[in-house]
This record gives sequence, C-alpha cells and structure tokens, in this order.
Amino acid sequence: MNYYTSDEHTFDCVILDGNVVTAADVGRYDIAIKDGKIALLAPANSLRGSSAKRIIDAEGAYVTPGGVDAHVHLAEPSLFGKGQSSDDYTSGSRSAIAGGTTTIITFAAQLKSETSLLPALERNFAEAAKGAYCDYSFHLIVSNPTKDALDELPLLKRRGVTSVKIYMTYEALQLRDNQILDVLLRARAEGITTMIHAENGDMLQWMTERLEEQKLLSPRYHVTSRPPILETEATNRAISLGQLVCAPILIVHVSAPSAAEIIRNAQSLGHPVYAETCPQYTFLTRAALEKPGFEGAKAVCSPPPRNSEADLEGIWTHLKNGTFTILSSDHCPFNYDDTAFGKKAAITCDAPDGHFKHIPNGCPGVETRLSLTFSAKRLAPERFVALTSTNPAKLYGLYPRKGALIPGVSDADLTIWYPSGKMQPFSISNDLLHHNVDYTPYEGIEVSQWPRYTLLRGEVVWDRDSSGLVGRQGFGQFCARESSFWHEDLPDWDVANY
Ligand code: DUC
Ligand code: ZN
Ligand code: ZN
Repeated sequence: MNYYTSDEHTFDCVILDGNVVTAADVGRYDIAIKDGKIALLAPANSLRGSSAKRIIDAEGAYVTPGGVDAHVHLAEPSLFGKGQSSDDYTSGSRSAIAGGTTTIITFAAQLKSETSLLPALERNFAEAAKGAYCDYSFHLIVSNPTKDALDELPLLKRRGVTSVKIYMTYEALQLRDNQILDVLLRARAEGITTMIHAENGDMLQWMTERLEEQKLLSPRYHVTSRPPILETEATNRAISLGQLVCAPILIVHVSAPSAAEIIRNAQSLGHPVYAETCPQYTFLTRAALEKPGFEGAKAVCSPPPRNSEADLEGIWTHLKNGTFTILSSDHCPFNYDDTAFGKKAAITCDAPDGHFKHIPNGCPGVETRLSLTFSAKRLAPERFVALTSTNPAKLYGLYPRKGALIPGVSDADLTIWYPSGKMQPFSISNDLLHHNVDYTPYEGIEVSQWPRYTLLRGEVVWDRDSSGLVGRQGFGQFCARESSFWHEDLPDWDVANY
C-alpha cells in the first residue's frame, strides 16, 4: 500500500525499506525526513512513490541512528606525553562522518596554570568555528579545581557543557583525592556528570623509575609500566570517592576485565557508576606494542591494550551484559612519523629506540569505531545502537535530539549500512581513512560492513558508492547539552549527616 502519494506530503528525503534499528528493537520501515528532523516512520515500502527531493533505497539494509562518539580529542595541546593532536575539528569530524558518526563530544582542557575553566572553553569554540563536518559538543577537563573554577560550573551548564573529565594520572592533569572530592561534590550539585580516567599515577611513576633503572625503555614497556592493578586500584578508589559524596561517575576507557568486574559489583549494589570502553580494548592486545623496533608506539594508549585474547573476550562480555554503558573511540590522534609532535618525538639521542614515557598516548579511531564493532557481529544490533549512539546521547544530555528516531523530535542523523551481500569485505588500510594521521592501529583488520550513507540533519554527508565525502566543512553545529537523562535528583549532601 502507498500511504503518501500526494504533494501535500512532500518530504526532503525518504529512506525506503530500511531494517531500522533502535536501542529497543529492529523492524522494517521507511523513514521520511523534513526540515532536518525525522518526520515519520512508516511500514516498509509504503512511502514508495511519495514526493521527496531525495529518495534512498536502503534495499533492506540496517539503518541506525547516527553514531554518537562521546570521547574524541581534537586540536589539543601536549597533555599525554610529548606531542600534539594531528587532527583539528575539520579533519577529525570529516573522519567521523566517513565512519557513520554524526556527533562527537571533544575535550576542552583547562591547563594547570589556569585558575578559570572558561579560557579552555573559548579556545575550543574558536577551534571548532574553523569548520566541522559533524555536530559537536565539549566536555571540560578540570586540572586545577580551585574554588573559583568550580564556581564556574553553573555557567558551563548554561552554555550547554554538562560533563567534566578528571584524571588520576599524568603530571599535567592528575588530581589528588581531596581535589577529586571537590569536583564530584560540585558537579553532582549542578547536574554535571564526572568522567574519570582511572589509573594510579603514583604507581605508574614508581614502575617507570624501576624500568628506567634497567634501561627498559622501548614501546613495549608502556604496557609493563601500567599493569591492570593500576587500573583496578584507581577504579575502586574512584568508585569509593563517588560513593562518599553520592555522586554519579563514569569511568572512561576501561581496558581490564578486572576493572570491569569492580564496576559491575558497584552497579549491582545500586551505585550510579557508568562505564565506557573502546575498540582498542576489543581488538588490540599487548602484542601490538611488542612489534619490532619503534612500531609498537602506534598502539601506545592509556590504559594500554591488555595481555591476551581472554582479556578481549572479557571486555566483549561486559559489553553484552550491560556493565558498559557506552563504547567510544577515544580518538586521540598523533602522527607516527613526526619527530616534533608525533610518536617519534619520544626518540632521542639518549633513547634511540624511544622512551615509552614520552610517547604521546593515544590512537586514532573515530572513523573505524562503528564499522569494526558492527562487523564483529558480537553484539545484537539493538545493543550495538545502544552502546554507540543512544546511551552516549542519554548519558551526556543529547537525547532524544540525538541517538533516537522519534518523529518530530530527533535530528535526522542516520547511518545506512550495506544490504547483505552487497559490500565486498575489505581490510582496513590507512589510505582509506579521512583523518589527518599517518597510520591506523587497525591496519589489516577485515570488516564486512561500512556505512554506505551517512545523513546529518537530513543531508547526505557520506555516500561511499559515489563521491564518498559529500558533507560540507562548517555544516557541523555546536550542540548545547542538558543534564544527563539519567541524572537523578540527588539529596543535598551534608558532612554532618555522616
Ligand atoms: N586518556 C585519554 O582519555 N585519551 C588519551 C590518553 C589518555 O590517557
Ligand atoms: Zn583518559
Ligand atoms: Zn581520551
């Protein structure tokens, strides 16, 4: 049956015959788009013959809400070892849409020398204004939580920034436990979500000194310097600190199944603890850092990829069973072959094979996140959508504008995949990617799916079978965020009640 054939139902775009996936279910629908929003979902093929400026036949392929990548570093100064981001907002967001991601949340980093949070925010607004291909928002990294800085949290919230990130390691960023408590207490009061990088910085420094004594400096020792106990101890402590002041927390980039277990226990006791993992912990092991020469530097990120296939399995299990709330890329781009700002900045006369502690920590992955994960066929499609789009939108106050397909409400951000048998599987290779990085840690991994089309607010911005990238630099918009969808109304906290 054709429901909509008259001109009064002119749509901007109609997607026919999609196997439409949301976080709740999967079903065969047509989707109509008007003024950048989802206008209507109708039974599959019922919109054939309707009038629309553009009609895309999904041919029964999966259609998912555009990816929301809530952990992306762009245009950042040196924070994680030597080195500077090789991607700016333009190249990073270009890479995002080519991989099916339509919204990214990046980091605005307060420097320890700054007493205010606002300069970091202004810097990032200015960087993003140079032109993004996808929609974006910011988390604020708090590295100097003075009273004045924390007094700015309500202002941040009014400007649509409803999350902060804090670190338990890195000289340039590490907070003491009392500072963490200060942040958690103020953030909870303002309805701001606190993300925590959970690794014990003092243990790391001590381990590094021991390795230096033995001149064990090559990239593989990055893993040795950061065994899982650094992560589990810090995860446990972060949860305890959150518990002390009844604050919701999100542990970012969890790599060790033992840390995921700790999180799961806290969740089962009813504590508001959320967790994120990333493809580097479902696809890479320490073997990637043990390649000959300096090659292993390509996979240096923190926490590091863990020991074995069993660790990868453990992380997949926690993705399936609900311990992890979101799966992000932690796209943190540094060129490899760059002795000034890239991985090779860690090679010096004193350390001709490089010194692991100076290797910039981070791997690119904003473009490969969805395809790698979807192609793995380890998650039910609904769970895949929950982890990569709907849950990050809910967690960070973008829902239901993002991460959903609600007529009249949600932006028409869509990823349209290939119908079965229509895409030739291929091996990921850096020359196919659109970031400004000279390598990918996923080189050679075969994928059976890739986004055929990406739509952002109803516009086709990626069309793999024709011109590829068809989006426009500057089309991406800043998304002001609300408090987390899951932010509970917390009772006032008073030390006298203890
Ligand atoms: N933490 C991040 O979140 N990204 C890159 C490096 C790091 O340690
Ligand atoms: Zn981190
Ligand atoms: Zn990160």
